[in-house]
Amino acid sequence: MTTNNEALQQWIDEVAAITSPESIHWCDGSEAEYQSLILDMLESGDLIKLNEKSYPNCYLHRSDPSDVARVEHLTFVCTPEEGDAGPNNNWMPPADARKKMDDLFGGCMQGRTMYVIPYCMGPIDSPFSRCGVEITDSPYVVVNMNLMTRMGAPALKRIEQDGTFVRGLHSIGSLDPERRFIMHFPEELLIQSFGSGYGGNALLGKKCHALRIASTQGRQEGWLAEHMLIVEVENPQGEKHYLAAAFPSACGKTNLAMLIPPESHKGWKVRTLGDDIAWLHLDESGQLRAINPEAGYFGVVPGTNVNTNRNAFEMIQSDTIFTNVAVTDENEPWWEDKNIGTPSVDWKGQPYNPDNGPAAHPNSRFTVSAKKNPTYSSLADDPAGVPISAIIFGGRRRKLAPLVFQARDWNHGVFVGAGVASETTAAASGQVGVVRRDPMAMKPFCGYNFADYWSHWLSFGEKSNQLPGIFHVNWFRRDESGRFLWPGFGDNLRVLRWIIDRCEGRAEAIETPIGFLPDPSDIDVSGLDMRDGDLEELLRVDREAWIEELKSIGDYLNDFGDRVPQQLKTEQRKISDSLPDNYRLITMA
Ligand code: GTP
Ligand code: SPV
Ligand code: MN
Repeated sequence: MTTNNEALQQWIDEVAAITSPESIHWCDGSEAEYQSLILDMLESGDLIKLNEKSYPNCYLHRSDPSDVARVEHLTFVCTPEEGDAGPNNNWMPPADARKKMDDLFGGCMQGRTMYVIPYCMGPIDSPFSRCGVEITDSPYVVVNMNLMTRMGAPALKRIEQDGTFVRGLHSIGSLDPERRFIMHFPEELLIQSFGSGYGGNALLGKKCHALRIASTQGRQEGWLAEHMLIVEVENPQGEKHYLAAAFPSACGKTNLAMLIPPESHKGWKVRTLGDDIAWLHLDESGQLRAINPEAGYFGVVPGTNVNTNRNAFEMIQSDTIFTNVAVTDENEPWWEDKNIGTPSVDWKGQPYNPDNGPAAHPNSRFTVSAKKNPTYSSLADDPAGVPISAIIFGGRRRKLAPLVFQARDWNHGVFVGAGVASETTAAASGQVGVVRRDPMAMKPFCGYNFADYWSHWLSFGEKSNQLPGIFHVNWFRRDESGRFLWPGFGDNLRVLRWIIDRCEGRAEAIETPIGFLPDPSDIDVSGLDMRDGDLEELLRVDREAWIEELKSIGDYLNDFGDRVPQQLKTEQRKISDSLPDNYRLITMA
């Protein structure tokens, strides 16, 4: 393969001159190429073949133990003005960052193959899709990109037609955490990542391109790039709704996108459009539509079993790359809460010993093509995307946030999104279980100043009068003993039903200062054995605690200074002022 796109050819030549690879391999995205790279990696030890009978075409990759998650402290947005990156990002002047990275990349591919991966985020023929080229020295990245994106010859053709693409340069370097950086240059549509071979740090189409760079493009061009799943819910009468939900990393997007209706919900169908990223745009009629830029899943493995997510469990039974799971004596992959088999070798390759911690890394992941999902919706390939009925924000919070509430209107919904908080998870390096603000689940992924991002969100309210309803959910409330109050997983459909009914104007709600809540009788709990009082507790608004929460959100917004849109401050004041008021019952919306 070669290209007639001069900018692309020139960049490849430049990169080769700096990194000095032994050879250059243009990726065509074919099955033959995939299998041949797998063979190379089996030989080099980068991959281990898993049990061929029970897990056909499945492989295990063990990353460096220092390189198992996203590294937010080493991720930078390099805009000319520091204020444009905002307090939500680490910032470095572009020239300094380029110099630092050129030094690291110097000669780093000596003796190695340099892979050139043209890829398309979104259906090849969609006007909303955007292309990129990743250059990497990691064959593991190539096979993951093969599963996660539409890559190879068709993408290159589109790049040559469009004439524009995002450049992503990646090298695993020596995997030294002291020499690890993930740099973004939004003005130049450029990403440079060095020193990590793990997921979002290395598969540059995903978070680096489809969220950080795309969010800045979306702001300029009038659309949104969001950390959202897209799911279709069909009721027994055949009525379909599409929901987009933003939850922070490892907070339930993959699970909700692949939801299996509970026994009591015969005739309901749920189909997956996407599990991690959504690009949202208004069509001519003012309807918000979404495409999933990805073509595969990079999902959390631990906790996946026949009860929590049978679809995912079956999907990863073949044609899957596992990263950092344990293995059994039968050479099958193993992880915590798999509920089948016993681990003999842990994720680091050591004999399993419970004293050393979990057998599988808590952020171990599967990579698999979306087509393998038993509930895959072919609408994921529709160039026009799907119409969104509701936007759902959520977080992982033991306390405070009720099971579900609805924002009064768009501006309030943007405020609810901006105020999202969640306990940190193993998806990012650092402490786990600490509540932090994670607006719209985009804290690690927004490529520009959050204050400007909220203004961009608010601007949609002026462009359309038929925007989706905005909701907030929390599947993770617990009682004093640590027990989850809500069964979660498939039973989350019960909450989605209320959300859809609200959008259709056929469900009642109680108006409270924080938004509209269902009465406990509005949530169908048939077939559930919940303890008395649990649902009431899940739907209670603790006024004292919310007064504190509103103060804390106000302080957080103030951290962003004068750029924070006035509308958000108004929402904050309105809610704070009305928290001491009494509830009113309203009927319908
Ligand atoms: P990223 O891929 O990191 O963006 O995460 P994600 O939001 O797709 O998270 P995922 O669906 O993989 O969920 C991760 C963890 O949350 C797993 O341990 C799940 O078992 C757990 N989880 C998901 N849904 C629920 C739920 O409804 N209730 C409870 N209690 N746990 C859940
Ligand atoms: C996340 O952390 O939100 C992920 C995994 O989806 S990674 O792509 O590695 O960021
Ligand atoms: Mn994610």
